[in-house]
Amino acid sequence: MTYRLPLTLLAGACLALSACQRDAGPAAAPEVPKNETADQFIERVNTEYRALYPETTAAQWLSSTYINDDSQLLAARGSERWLTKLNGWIEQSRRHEGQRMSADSARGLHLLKLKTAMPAPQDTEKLSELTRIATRLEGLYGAGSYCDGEGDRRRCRQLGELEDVLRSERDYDVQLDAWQGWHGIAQPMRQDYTRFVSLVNEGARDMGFADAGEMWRSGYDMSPVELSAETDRLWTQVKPLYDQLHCYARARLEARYPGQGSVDGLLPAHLMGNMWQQDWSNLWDILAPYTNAGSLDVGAALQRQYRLAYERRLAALNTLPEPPALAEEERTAHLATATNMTRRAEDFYTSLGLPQLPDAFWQNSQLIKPRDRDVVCHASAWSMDLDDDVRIKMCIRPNEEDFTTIYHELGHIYYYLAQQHQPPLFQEGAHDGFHEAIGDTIVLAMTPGYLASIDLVDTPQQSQAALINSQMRMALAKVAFLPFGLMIDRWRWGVFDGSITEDNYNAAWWALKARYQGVAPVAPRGEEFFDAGAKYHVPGNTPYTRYFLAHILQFQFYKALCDAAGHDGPLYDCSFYGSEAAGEKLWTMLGQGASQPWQATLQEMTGSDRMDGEALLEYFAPLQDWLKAQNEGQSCGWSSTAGGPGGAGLH
Ligand code: X8Z
Ligand code: ZN
Repeated sequence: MTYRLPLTLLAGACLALSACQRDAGPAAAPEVPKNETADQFIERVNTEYRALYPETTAAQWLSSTYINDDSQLLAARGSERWLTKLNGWIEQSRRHEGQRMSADSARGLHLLKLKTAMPAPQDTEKLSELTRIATRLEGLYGAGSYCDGEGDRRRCRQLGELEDVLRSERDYDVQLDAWQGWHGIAQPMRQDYTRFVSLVNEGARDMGFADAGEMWRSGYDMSPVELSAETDRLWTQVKPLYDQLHCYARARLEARYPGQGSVDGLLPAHLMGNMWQQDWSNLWDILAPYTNAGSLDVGAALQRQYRLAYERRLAALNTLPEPPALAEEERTAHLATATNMTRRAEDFYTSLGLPQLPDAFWQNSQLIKPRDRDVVCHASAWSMDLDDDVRIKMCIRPNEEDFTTIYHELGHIYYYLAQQHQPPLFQEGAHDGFHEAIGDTIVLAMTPGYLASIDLVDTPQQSQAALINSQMRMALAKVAFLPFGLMIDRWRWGVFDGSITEDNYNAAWWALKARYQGVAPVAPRGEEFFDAGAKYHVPGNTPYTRYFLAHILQFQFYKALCDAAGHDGPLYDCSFYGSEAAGEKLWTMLGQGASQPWQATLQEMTGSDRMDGEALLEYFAPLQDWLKAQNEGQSCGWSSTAGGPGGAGLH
């Protein structure tokens, strides 16, 4: 497969659109040409967009990788310029409504209003206030730290260390302490968030939407009401599988923590191996269906690789160095492991015939957490200049979750690279769920066979037990996620439309957690807390429905790429690693960007224009049968008004 090399300036977009796409100042606004046609207008917007983009993302990158007052000031100013510019374009676009124009210009005009997830008020004071609040919220999350102990025993831990506790510790109280400690960091965000909601709602109304939630739901080539109904339909399709997994996990937890493994039938929030209960993979020691059916412990293999790299460095030194030099050796080994993990992920993409990552990627990405400053560790993928300066920002540690997250992030990067020929307004996912689904589609192709081929697991056994183990491994990541993928924006849609009020933020949060995920806190979480703020995407203002849709779509994409690769056999058995035919199909889809309604892009890719949970259910059919048999005789399910002290009902 060959790739057209870009002849002109290339495209891309920082993934955290809300965070990256901020505005250029009023002073930068050029005169609006007289008698400009709609086509000329869109052409001008694309040109100005391209010109303004790099300084906006540069300020944003600095404030995310170097959190301090100065970088935040610059990021807020950059954002202010960007949003002012965007508001100006939207205002100017009104004069072209109803005029004759090309189909592409009409689509560009439509997409323009949806370019930010942070609609800003026209009022310049308020716009400026909004950008300061948004920058502060993201900084508060990035610098969040839980301190405990007194005097010499005082210690402060950031999210990564607290996640490690949930990943590896099985002591009930130690996990509870880490979970509560992290959630405490969000308390100071509540007031800012309340103001933030009021400002983005004003911005959305200025653009003609009822509120910011309606604006978010308008980005799907269907009405906001239809989109909402689509998510309900998809959830209804896959919920029976989640219910079975929930029932199974609860029984195992109850056996592991007698008398404490559930709360009125709900899963205790701090015992799920993950801060937000969105991925249960870390509970493998408790939830593995079969021992002795071959190990799938990717995390242990990565840890071994890291230790080996470290020991090699020490061995080369002959003497044991002083602590500062030792820390430097540790860091070098850490970076080498993270780089290897990233090279491994790149190799999957290049095996499909996709291009190598540009040099700038390796020069500019942040792969591990710097030792000397606060950064936003939440993984993201950036296009800095609508050209080859693409980057990821992560704090990679040698564990399975971070390993698959790299594959996820590279999905975004390859989307950027494939769209470089599109005008900036079309440089988006077909919809945002497409963008989130690409890397995850590759993750589905990381079968035990693939993992063995890269020495992360032993040669896989061929048995029913091994199959169920491998299905469970995927389900703990992909199926456990589904209701979480929905509930976050159910909460935000409610906050934006006013049906959830400030005095009810936390109660509504836990009511939705109970209803969708069937999880609950074990001690009261009153309104003095702001638990939504402990999840990156809330202070980071990244819409979340995209991830729910991605978790449906990725199975459709996977099936389509398996077909393209000529896979014959059950869906779950397919890895399209090394298939250029699959790569060609993927690259073509990525190259479309948002140039046409997503339904057309999906049709070209899968033969259907509808999102559908059927491929997911087909993939997990063996596991679903197995779970049903395991749960036989159990009384599965939960009452969404249950949930103990924290779980008020939401009807
Ligand atoms: O935020 C992410 C990516 C960046 S787009 C790391 N994800 C969601 C999350 O972490 O909550 C990927 C899966 C869901
Ligand atoms: Zn992503």
